Amino acid sequence: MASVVVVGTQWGDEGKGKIVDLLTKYADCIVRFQGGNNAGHTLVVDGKEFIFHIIPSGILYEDKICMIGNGVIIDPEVLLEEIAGLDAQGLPVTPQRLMISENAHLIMPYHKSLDQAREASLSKGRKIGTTGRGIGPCYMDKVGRFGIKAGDLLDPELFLDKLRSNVEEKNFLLTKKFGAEPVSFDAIRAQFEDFARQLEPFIANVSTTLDTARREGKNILFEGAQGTQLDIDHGTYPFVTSSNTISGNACIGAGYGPAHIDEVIGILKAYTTRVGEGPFPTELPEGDPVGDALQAKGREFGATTGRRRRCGWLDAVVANDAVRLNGLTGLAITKLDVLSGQPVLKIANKYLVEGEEFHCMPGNIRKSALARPVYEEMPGWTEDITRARSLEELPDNARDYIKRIEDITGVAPVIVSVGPDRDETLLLR
Ligand code: 2SA
Ligand code: GDP
Ligand code: MG
Repeated sequence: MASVVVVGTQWGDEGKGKIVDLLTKYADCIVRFQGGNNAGHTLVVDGKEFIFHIIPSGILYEDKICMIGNGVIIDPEVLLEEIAGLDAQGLPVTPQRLMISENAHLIMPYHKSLDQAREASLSKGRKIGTTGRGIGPCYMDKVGRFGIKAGDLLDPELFLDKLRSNVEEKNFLLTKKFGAEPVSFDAIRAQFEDFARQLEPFIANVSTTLDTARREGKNILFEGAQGTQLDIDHGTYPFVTSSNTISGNACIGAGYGPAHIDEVIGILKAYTTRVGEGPFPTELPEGDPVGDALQAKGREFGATTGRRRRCGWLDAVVANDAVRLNGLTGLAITKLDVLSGQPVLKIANKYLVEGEEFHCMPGNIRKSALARPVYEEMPGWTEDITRARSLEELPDNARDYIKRIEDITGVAPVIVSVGPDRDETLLLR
């Protein structure tokens, strides 16, 4: 297995949590490298559902080490809640099982207030549809060089100095620009003294630990969050998240050298979903019987916010963008079972924008919003496929659909998922 990166190829929610949990069996260390608790990664084990927002999806295996890399942003309250939730289920999260990079930035209460206040202030058409978890404002502070890092929790003088200047600046913005409530320096100080006490044992140098693990021949699994089209540089900007979601960031966001990455697995949902605002060329509007069926059967609701996910046909333009941007070496095709019962399946091969052909997502947001997909059609299947465990057990048309994806992308499927449970999986390699 060596060093493997798992990324979402679409707009997130492809089933990364399930696939990472599966691959964890072969890994020693599981590392999150970007995003924060905007992520919602769902795992189902023996019918029991777990949703992780910040802890890597490998945490259910007791003998593995989970790491939160420097590229992640951490809301300490959410992280501690997640640790307590696992504890309550008899899965104690000890510092031997979870490490937090000292260089990961902290999501502070004012980041959440600013995220929500800014979204509320935007007019329709300009709203991003953020999760409201403080992601954009936290990364803004990181890049602006006034962020507070997890390691700062261990240095009260430095922490309070940074907190004081940030609260002053953010309260100006919150009250004067957005007419929102200010935050209280004293309340944050008290709250974060408690967080520091609880998190101190987990804070470490993730990069050096990973380097040692690699030299010892350990297998390392990097767990991406969100998806390729939500990447801050390569996605449908500005309708994106505030981090690089593509595989290259696994190295930056964990402190790991690119030459040590062996494989990049892209998770591709057998159809497409998007939650939040922004262009979505193959979207089937609410009320469309196929779109509504995918939404209901796929239970397409945000795993963090509960929002209804927009649904549409598989988009090979998006898939091929992901192949190129991530350097995919394998595909995990998920939620194939959700397509059962659709008489005809459509795959978008290119877009037309005002008469011009596009084979990748247009960089211009006005053009990507106008993109009209050009479809090829394939016959569907009616059988329930959730019990299939090998390609031979799938109906011919389902096998042809998988083969078509391989032909279009030029990347071999290594896993096909036919249900949310760990067992509902075809391992092709
Ligand atoms: P943010 O909060 O600043 O990162 O929002 C910016 C855009 O990124 C989208 N985004 C997501 N898209 C899919 N899944 C995500 N995680 C949750 C899930 C989402 C949820 O697993 O379902 O519960 O709503 C995620 N996180 C961020 C977001 O919708 C904005 O379009
Ligand atoms: P992630 O953010 O990529 O980890 O994906 P989410 O957890 O947000 O959303 C994926 C949803 O699909 C979860 O509810 C999973 O339990 C579910 N899921 C994953 N794989 C499959 C599958 O093959 N079939 C079905 N029906 N559900 C799946
Ligand atoms: Mg999700």
